[in-house]
Amino acid sequence: MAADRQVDTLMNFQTWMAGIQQRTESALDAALPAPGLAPARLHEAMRYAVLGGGKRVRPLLCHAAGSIFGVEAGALDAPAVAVELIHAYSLVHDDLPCMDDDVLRRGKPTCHVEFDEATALLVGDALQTQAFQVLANRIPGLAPARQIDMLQLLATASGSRGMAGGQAIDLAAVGQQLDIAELEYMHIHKTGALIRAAVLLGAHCGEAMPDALDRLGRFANRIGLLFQVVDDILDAEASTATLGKTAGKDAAQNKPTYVNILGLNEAKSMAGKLRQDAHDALAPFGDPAVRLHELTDFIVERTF
Ligand code: GRG
Repeated sequence: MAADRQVDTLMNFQTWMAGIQQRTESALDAALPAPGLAPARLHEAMRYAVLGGGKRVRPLLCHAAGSIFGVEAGALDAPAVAVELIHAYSLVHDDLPCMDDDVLRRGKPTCHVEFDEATALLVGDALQTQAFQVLANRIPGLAPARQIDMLQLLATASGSRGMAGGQAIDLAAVGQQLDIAELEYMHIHKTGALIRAAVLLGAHCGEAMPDALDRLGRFANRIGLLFQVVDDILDAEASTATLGKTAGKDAAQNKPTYVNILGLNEAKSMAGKLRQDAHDALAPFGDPAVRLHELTDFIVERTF
């Protein structure tokens, strides 16, 4: 393994994760308009929706993927922030009364409850454009053409052929019988597309060859689904207090989930299979992929 490609495996996963979460929090803080800047209420609501909560799984994936190619953490902050801003916007809009109509997110009142619906709508809009602004800023050491590829990647993952499209399929599926293939198609778009973008954005910051990108794409597809299967299991098994969001919501809203289609046991064995497939996809990378292996396990073992 080349010295510049070495991942600091001496640092344990918890310490690495806490470090990335901390630097992501600071980078998000810096990327958001300062508190008090006009229009102050909108900016306050944007900061409320983004800062001080969340596992930061997508930034962690972005940093972990970049670390395979020896990319310095400083060069990964911008894509990590961009993808987290898109995620935060999706949560704010998803919680609105016209969508999931939820009152609790990350252990506190949802944005439209704390502020108001119109403000929450604007928060989502503004976070989305802020994400692209952050990613369009010059990233030292990265060719502008590479940055344009990254902007296109994030746009496709977020839009009607990615996350927003998945949300449309989700809304249309309420009260419908879906089979596993249809459920998978929905989640590959709704949850998986942004998770895949997080991984590939990190890899784009390094010298990833097309075959490495393909392999990471396959890995990301597996963990995107894994993330959702585990989310469905947690929704069925965990309490609202632990999750920091309303538990049992899917069943209450008559939404198709892995748990209600497969049953709890079968959903758990599906999670086990996806976890193994994800590890297998990473195998050719060897030691430098250690953080992605650890994140795969974290996604399964998380309690919220
Ligand atoms: C409104 C365009 C639009 C899209 C919304 C992703 C999404 C689409 C909605 C979120 C609803 C949801 C509960 C999806 C299931 C998986 C998921 C994305 C959970 C939340 O992500 P975490 O667990 O959240 O990473 P934290 O709070 O840790 O960041």
